[in-house]
Amino acid sequence: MSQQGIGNPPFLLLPASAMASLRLLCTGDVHLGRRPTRVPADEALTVERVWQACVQAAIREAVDAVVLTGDLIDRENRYFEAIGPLLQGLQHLAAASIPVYAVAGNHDFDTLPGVQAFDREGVHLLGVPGEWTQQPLKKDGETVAILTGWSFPQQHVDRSPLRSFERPVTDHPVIGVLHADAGTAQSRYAPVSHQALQQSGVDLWLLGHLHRPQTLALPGTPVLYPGSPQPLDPGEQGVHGPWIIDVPAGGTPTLTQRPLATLRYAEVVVSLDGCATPDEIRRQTTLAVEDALAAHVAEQEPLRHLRCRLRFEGRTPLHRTVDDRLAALAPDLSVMNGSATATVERVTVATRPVHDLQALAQGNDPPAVLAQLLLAVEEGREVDGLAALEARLSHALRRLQRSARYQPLRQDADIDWTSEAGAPQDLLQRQGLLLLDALLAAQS
Ligand SMILES: [Mn+2]
Repeated sequence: MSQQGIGNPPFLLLPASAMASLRLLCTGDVHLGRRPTRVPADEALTVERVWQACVQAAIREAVDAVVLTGDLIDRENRYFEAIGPLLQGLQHLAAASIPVYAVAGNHDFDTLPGVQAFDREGVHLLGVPGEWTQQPLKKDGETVAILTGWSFPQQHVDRSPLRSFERPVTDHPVIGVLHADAGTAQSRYAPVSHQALQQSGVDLWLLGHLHRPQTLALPGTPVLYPGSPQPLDPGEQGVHGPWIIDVPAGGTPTLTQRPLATLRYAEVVVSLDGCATPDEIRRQTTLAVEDALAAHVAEQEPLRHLRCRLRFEGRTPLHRTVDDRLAALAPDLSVMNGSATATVERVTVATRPVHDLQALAQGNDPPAVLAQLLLAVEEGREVDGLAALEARLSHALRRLQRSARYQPLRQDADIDWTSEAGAPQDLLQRQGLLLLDALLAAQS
């Protein structure tokens, strides 16, 4: 269980006089109705399942409130898939007398305010569209904190919502809830600067919009992006799950993530150093995926599926054929550990031949000239024609990516478009090494 006490820089001490001990569960960007990309259709991997687990955790851990930081519903056309699980979760929390405080994000600005549950006692939608509102959080009839929040009024907002923010006048701790793009001046999703968050006078900011869980270490102002409780695409690596926020009376609050996600996307590095036969490559690949799955299951008990990006490294005499071998092997690889399965989403080959480039570069035949060029690429040295070659390659890649033919792909948010090609230098090196292998094979 990962614990990130934001001790460094020190987490703000809330005034003892104004505090009872307080425990919150916070999550956001649930995107109910969306299916995580590039994983098998499996009920255990749905965001609805992990949302239920969040609700159960809130009840089990007897929190004083649940805070939801926006984008609970994926979008309007998924409303009917989302609304049932959302209402059911809210009902379970209401039955356990746990109040809920939520804001609307850029995905559910048009659906969340209409959800009937938000009119009822104990389920609060903070912020009327585009404006700040506040609600007290009570414990045993006494106010122990003030929650203040702002909800998206439309899909895009390019001005900071903090421009119209005023800290509620109170002796109680103030907890801010906001769906926003923090640390940037220009964004269509409510840009807020770190400085504005720090100068707000708010004691704890709970934010939504970024799907990767993270804390911002702003001196004096703790900021948490709880992230999506279930990761939604391969870019969202690492542990996901809701966060428990403990504020002991007069003490230092701690933020602890509960790793409740059933899915995890990860990069797995496979070293093919010394692998001389296809058999050895297969064995090494399987071992690496088994080890990764065992490590992730140990860290994240509810894990049911590990979706891997494999990166092959190391020196192997099979360098030249490794691409084809792995392209055929990887999609079928499936490894199990208890009730968890690991599969392969994508393969990157960065292996190298066993040749000694320095030795090969001593000469003036074609392999020697190519070896000299490859050494220059590796060391970032400029040699005749290299810069021009890299420029031509970058240009060709850009033209390919911008081609009108690929327009529908670019518009599909579910497709990770940018990282497919890799850096031009990597491509140049890989292709150069393959060419070198071919030249040497032709000589012998
Ligand atoms: Mn968002």
